[in-house]
Amino acid sequence: MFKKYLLALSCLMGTMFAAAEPAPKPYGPLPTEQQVKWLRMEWYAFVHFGLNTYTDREWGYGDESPKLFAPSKFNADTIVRTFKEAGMSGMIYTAKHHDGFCTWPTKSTKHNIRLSPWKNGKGDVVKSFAKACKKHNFAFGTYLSPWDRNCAEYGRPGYLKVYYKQIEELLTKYGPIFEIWFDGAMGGDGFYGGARENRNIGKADTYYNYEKVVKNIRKLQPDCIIWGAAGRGDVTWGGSEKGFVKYPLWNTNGNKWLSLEGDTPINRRGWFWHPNQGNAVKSPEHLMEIYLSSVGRGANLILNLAPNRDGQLDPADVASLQAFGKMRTRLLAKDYALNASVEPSEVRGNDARFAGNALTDGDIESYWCPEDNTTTPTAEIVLPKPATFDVIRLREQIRLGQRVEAFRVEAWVNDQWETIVAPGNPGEVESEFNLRGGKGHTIGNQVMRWLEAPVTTNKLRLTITQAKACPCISEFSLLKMPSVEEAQKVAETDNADKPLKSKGWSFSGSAADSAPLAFDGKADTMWSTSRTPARLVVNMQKTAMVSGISYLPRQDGKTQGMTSRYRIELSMDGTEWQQVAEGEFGNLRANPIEQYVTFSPQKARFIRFTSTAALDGEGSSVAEMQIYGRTAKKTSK
Ligand code: FUL
Repeated sequence: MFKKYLLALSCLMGTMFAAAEPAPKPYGPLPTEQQVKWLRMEWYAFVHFGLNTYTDREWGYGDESPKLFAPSKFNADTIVRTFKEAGMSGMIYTAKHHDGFCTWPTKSTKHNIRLSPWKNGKGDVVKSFAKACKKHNFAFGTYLSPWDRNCAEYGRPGYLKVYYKQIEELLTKYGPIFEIWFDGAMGGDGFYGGARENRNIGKADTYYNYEKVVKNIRKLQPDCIIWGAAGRGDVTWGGSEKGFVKYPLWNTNGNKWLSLEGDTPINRRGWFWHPNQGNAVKSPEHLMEIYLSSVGRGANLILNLAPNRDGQLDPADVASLQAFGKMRTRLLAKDYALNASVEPSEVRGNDARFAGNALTDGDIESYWCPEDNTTTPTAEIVLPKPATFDVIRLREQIRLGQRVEAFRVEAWVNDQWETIVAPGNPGEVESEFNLRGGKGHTIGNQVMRWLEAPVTTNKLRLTITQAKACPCISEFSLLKMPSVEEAQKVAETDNADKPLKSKGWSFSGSAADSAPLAFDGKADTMWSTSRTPARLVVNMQKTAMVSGISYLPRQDGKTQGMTSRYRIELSMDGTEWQQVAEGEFGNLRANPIEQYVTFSPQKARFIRFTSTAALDGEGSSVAEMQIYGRTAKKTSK
């Protein structure tokens, strides 16, 4: 009997182990975890704001008076909120441009904001932005021009001490910096402490000693993405200041993973604000072209909005940003291929982990993969019902390296397969904004192909026609491009995610018995624990695309136990968790109103809310909480 039991057990374990097919070996250069995270940020703001704002110049000479800097209505919070509401993921501020004026009270040079009338010389623009970003759970980065037309020592060894000090200050005094920009512009004429001459630094890599700079940054802020630094960083220039990058796009440079960033100002007049620039703003439709030609080709986009002399964003820039933001949100809101059934030509080791439905499960990490020696597999995708779409998005699992060189997409129309994305031929390059009807070359983090015209079908076929190693495709999406007017209308009728109904949910974690009180619709009852940190774990019983939460602090006039810092994690199985947000609920004592936290929508069944700090005492509480999102449709296959 016992022997029989052992036999059965070993058979079971045998099949279990046989099913665990190993993942494919990584191919070529791999991104760091920081580069993966960075690529998922997609787009963020650039903010050029300094003395040039007041002189109507793009490049200051270095002799401008700090007294010019007087932004009487500057409010970092409003600016950051504008960016966030448009759907951006962060911002990078020009802490110092080529004119050498430091907009924070640096110890490295006298040419800084202490000499400005703004806040009687007590202001710090870097700090204001860093604080506002922190408050809004928004990434913050800085641009620090290596070229300094003010410094007397520029071009000599003496400047390096100054510059290194500036890097150190920015990376140690303002919290996490997600990206630091080392502009490539270098040398030339300038004020240079009064010398007013031309200075040539020779090779930037040698003069600035970027090897040392990069090493130092890795020490100070290991998660900071480094832009430029003579190719020693993590990201490099997209190649034009119009925002597009060339396609096909390889994130590889020799044996190193190097991603691209498309950069452009929203206003045609330049990077800094200029008088009467309102009529030079790029249209929302053009911003969409820029987005598809950067993010849609596998890079990130940094879009500049420049504050004016009052310190406020130009209303025309904001209007265009908002309209484009709505278009983008609308474009990405509905994936017609989500939960479609997938019939692939081959699945690696027949293991469910690599099955075709990874393409349409809305999970960016799972991927479909054939056997090692198959580089040109196909997958048929059947939608639950016919859909009309005109943008196709594909993603590779880049943690295993970039592999795909060309792909084809066909649609079943009029009883036959019609090619809607033709595979690209080697040597063909898309540059500028030649957008619609583009071919299928590289995929990488993501590629979006905008079709010549919308297609209606319920059946598609993806064929990888060329790859350097077995392809690992994580997502296949079908999207529909809205017009500016449609996007606007939808935004007005509030297409935002709705609170999910809490009926049938179960709870665990700290003081789980009282957890239902946070979801009972009554502000006068609450989840309350005796300790902090405390965890509130919600099992929604079914999967939803979760995009945020709301939190109402206790409303009985007391502050004790009000959750003031939080962490939010999501999970599909209640075991493996992914953090999606972390931050502070500020000002609760004076104003205990409902708080909202939003993040990019993700599939989840479990939500874990951790109160990491609470006011006045040991316990934590939540009077009411709502989870925002959409319930996923039934999974078919
Ligand atoms: C360039 C600079 O010279 C421009 O002024 C601007 O800052 C742009 C982002 O980078 O290289």
